[in-house]
Amino acid sequence: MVHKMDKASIQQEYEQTFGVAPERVFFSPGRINLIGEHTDYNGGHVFPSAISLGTYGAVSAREDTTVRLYSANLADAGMLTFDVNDLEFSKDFGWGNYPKGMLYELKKTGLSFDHGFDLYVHGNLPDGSGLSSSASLELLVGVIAKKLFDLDVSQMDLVYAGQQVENDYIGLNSGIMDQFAIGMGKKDQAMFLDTNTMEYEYYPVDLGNNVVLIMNSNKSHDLASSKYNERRSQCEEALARIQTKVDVKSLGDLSKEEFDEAAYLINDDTLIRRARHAVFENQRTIAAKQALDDHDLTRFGHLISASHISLEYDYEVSVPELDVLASTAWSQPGVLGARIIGGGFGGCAIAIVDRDQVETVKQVIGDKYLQQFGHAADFYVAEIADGTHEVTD
Ligand code: GAF
Repeated sequence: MVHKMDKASIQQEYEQTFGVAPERVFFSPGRINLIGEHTDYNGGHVFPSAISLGTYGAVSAREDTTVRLYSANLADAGMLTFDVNDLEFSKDFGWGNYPKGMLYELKKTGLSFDHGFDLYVHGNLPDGSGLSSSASLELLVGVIAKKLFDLDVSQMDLVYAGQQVENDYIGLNSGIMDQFAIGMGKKDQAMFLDTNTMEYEYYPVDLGNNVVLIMNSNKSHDLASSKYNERRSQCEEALARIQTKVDVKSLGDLSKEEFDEAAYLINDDTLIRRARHAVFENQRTIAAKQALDDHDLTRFGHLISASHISLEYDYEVSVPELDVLASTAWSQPGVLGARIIGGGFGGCAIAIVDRDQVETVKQVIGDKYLQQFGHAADFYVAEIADGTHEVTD
């Protein structure tokens, strides 16, 4: 179940926690990705959108240099406190490292903070669902800092700072997709981004009578687990082997044919499969955008499902729960395609479903899932929303 939230409820929760009303309220979305998975650190394309589920933050400036943080989602952690002049990572600080890390990364670019703040955070992104609650929090704090301290930074600066938090502060070598989608999202638009050049275009999500159904396996993923970083270094190793004889900057630069001709240079079964996913998924993402340009939703759906197969067999980031969600969806009338989204190892899949058949599809997949795994999956129809912003009305 998704918890319904709005500005008034978060203001009230802040007041109950800190004893006074907050000065300002912000919202930062989560993200989905139509297609283009594990391509963003391989110089490939991604096709994500921000969604209406996300993280609210209510905040007030303080006169001293203390920062107090409270998360309704992680209430067990209690109130976390630090000083804006002491921003070093500390393992025991748990979720507080994301806000602290954001200030740390902004400070590294020469910005300074002359006072602290009280921040109350409450999100309705399901826990561990792979809809990117960490990037949502990073951008939330980035936009809050920009407004609170009147920082001369663009939204893209905050996107890059968020990625730095993951890579350098937390230690997850993620690409730019999540922070980009969350920071730059626009209502009803997907973003077709080339991570090689960082050129992008907004693209209206017009799927005719179809919706994007998010299917949450409720199997928590742990992206920070070494698996994600391992996939990234496997791709880097495969690329380095190709580069011994082929002049290429990233796997995203290769066509399927060029990859076929170069694969012998990799000379290792696992590394070939990892790199093949990166190359083919990038080409699939370009083809999927073309299919939408051509109003060929059937082809678009096939490419979505092909992405799952590649993530399951070549990239090996799926789990049985996600395979059952996707494959049950494939067998249903009214489903154009379905696949894992995000890093994998748990979390969510999406299905492109005829609006009139959503309830039946949910029922069939939900029953099968419950029967097979003994716990329920959750379903939400995605609403494509704006990126991180202050809630003013
Ligand atoms: C995670 C990462 F944070 C993204 O950068 C991206 O690599 C994604 O997994 C897989 O496409 O969400």
